[in-house]
Amino acid sequence: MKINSAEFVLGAADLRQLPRDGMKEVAFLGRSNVGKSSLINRLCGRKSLARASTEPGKTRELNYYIVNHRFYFVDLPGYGYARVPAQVRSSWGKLIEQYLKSRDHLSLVIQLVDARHEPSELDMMRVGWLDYYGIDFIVALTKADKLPVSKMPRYLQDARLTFNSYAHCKDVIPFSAVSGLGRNEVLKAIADKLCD
Ligand SMILES: Nc1nc2c(ncn2[C@@H]2O[C@H](COP(=O)(O)OP(=O)(O)OP(=O)(O)O)[C@@H](O)[C@H]2O)c(=O)[nH]1
Ligand SMILES: [Mg+2]
Repeated sequence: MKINSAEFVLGAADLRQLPRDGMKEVAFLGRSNVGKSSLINRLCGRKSLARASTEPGKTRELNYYIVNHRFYFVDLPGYGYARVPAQVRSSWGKLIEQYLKSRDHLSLVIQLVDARHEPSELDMMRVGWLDYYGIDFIVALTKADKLPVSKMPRYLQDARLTFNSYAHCKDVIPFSAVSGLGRNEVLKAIADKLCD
């Protein structure tokens, strides 16, 4: 699949603000700072479409991007950022769960997990939701460029063991927003689902 155009449409802090045009959606889910915005930018071949920053917790709304005038990318708020008050974190968690549970046109979720670390409890909880709500997902192992090449096969094998036990996990793909590793595989997984 080729991405020819991508534009920011809206940021929603409330599910009532989401588009109602029935276009399919691909959502990006992961802890704060894991690389969601950078992955979206890399997929779209744009440097600063989705705001990437060194300050975790920046993405606080569901940010909608229209791609090829045909479907949406949804950059979800990052979870697990400790410096945000517990009450606010909990309301973002609820917003994400409500979104996953109720969004009929959600075709695929890209769950991001840092390639260098074990998935956190929160990551596993989100993956549990995806499986429970019957949403197909792929796992992108982000910042793979920071992992020594020699360690990659072992890390990938461990991650596959962890995630492939979920019926709705369709693939586990090492990804780097720096080198572009995994970009074609992620785009292919998206195209396959959108053509379903
Ligand atoms: N080396 C390397 N750095 C990355 C990669 N992806 C993201 N980063 C860096 O990690 C930091 C966070 O990236 P973002 O894309 O803003 O992360 P996010 O998940 O959107 O964060 P929030 O919006 O705060 O939830 C930035 O400094 C990025 O430059 C990658 O593949 N490799
Ligand atoms: Mg972001």
